[in-house]
Amino acid sequence: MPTQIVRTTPIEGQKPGTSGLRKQTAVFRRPHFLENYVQAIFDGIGGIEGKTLIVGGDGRFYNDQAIQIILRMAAANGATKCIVGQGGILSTPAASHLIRLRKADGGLILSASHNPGGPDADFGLKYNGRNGGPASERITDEIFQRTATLDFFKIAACDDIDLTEIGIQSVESMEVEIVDPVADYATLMRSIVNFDKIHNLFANGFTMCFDAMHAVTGPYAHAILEDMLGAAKGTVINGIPSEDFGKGHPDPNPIWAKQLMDKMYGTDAPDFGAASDGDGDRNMIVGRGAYITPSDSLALLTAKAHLAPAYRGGLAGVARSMPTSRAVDRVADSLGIACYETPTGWKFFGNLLDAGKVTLCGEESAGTGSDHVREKDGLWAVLLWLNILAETKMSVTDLMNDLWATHGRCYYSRLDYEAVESDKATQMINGLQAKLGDLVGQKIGTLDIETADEFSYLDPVDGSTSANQGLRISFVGGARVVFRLSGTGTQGATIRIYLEQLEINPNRLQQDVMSVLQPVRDAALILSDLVAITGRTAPDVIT
Ligand code: G16
Repeated sequence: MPTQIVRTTPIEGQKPGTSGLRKQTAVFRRPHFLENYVQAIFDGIGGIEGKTLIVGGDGRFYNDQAIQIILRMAAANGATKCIVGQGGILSTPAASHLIRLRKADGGLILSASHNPGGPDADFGLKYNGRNGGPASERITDEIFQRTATLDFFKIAACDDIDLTEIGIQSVESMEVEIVDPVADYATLMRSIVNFDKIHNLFANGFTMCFDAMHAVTGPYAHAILEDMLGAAKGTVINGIPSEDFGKGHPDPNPIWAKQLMDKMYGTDAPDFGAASDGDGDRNMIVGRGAYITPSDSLALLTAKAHLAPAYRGGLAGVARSMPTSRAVDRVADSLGIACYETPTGWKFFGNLLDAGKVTLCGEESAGTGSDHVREKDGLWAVLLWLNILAETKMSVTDLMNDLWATHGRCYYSRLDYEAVESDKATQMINGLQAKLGDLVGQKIGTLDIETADEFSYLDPVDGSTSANQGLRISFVGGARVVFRLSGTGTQGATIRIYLEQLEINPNRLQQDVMSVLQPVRDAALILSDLVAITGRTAPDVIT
């Protein structure tokens, strides 16, 4: 079976964002688009001759066809071996774990995460390195540079590989091993949380609903929650991955996980609710009638992680992305451990985890994780919550009330303005950026500005700097607003505005979130002039 060297031309606009490259599926299916990007990855990481790669994805439309192309290209580029999830399925955290477990050189993960899937929706591909985490900025830049100069790609001319049978096959001289996507991940989870305790919890009548959102965590959740931990059959809903996620939006937030929210806020709600996203790295936690913000979830997990076997000895430190609320900072402070503030995107946690500086980390966008892999991990967060619920015998609501009574409550919300014309979004951010220096001391609405700056991150491990990571403005009294442009949207620009207000008065911990945040929201709109510049009078999504 000969290798073909196919002449091609560079494709514009392939700058990978915080999580690889995401585009409309139709773009990925254009002639040579995927091939060019895959070749750019292979070249950008210094070639793959003699290397072993993990390959798998979230099962969305085009997953299997793309895997066939990747395998043929890996063979033609001289890889020794590819390890592929059966049926082309691997959740992002399971892929991260496999890279580490099998000491692979890296992995290609096919997913557009929480973006919808299907021929008219989105597709994505990212490269994770040897530590199991998203490629560093240096590597993504190398890949990007390569996309601009590429004039050929290599591909083996051969039949499709059978992805359905576990076992070993070959493509030219490259070995392809098809593995069970769940087994190794389940073993890892068993080594972190107390399966016996959680099993007892369910055996004693504890009820739960896990919404897999027709996405990749279905098989993982069925196997771990129902088969191993004894949760009742039917605990997992929407548990069969489908190419278009049941025509849904596999983003675990109160808007898109409506079926779960209705259950949790209805009569006879289960004790505990959770959801995960397209590729299984995000999570949403809900108690009976109580949605928990991801920022609060990170704070709670930090406060109680020692109840799980893997964290019994305490945490080395924690990290949160800059726009994530400062709730976890307060818990870390009380534990006497460091709390790092990083730019948005999981790749910035990698160095801290590798250096042993942090054990847990998280983002406001429903990502929580620990040093067990180098990705955020939706099901892991759910299992750690279950371990804490089993050990404390408290309800989700009581746990949160207890946390707020001890550390104060960070009321929090994010406003997303989607598919804004890019030049208008840039104009808004640039306008605000230009006046940052003059803002300190000004009164905006009812709030007094205390600090205003553009976030720049100095990595404490490798000394690299990441500039332009969002505009942040703090007000006297514990309020804060952050502005940034999304790096993961596929159409126009997405403006994100993050609102936060700290409350430490024990009598004011149970207020309506949006009422508490209204003064910060008003100030954000005045400061940014968003309505006049973009013409948008309301956000598309509020979480
Ligand atoms: C969004 C979130 C980030 C997250 C990123 C990737 O980025 O705001 O916190 O790291 O998605 O997440 P995932 O891999 O689950 O898609 P952005 O740039 O759109 O704000």
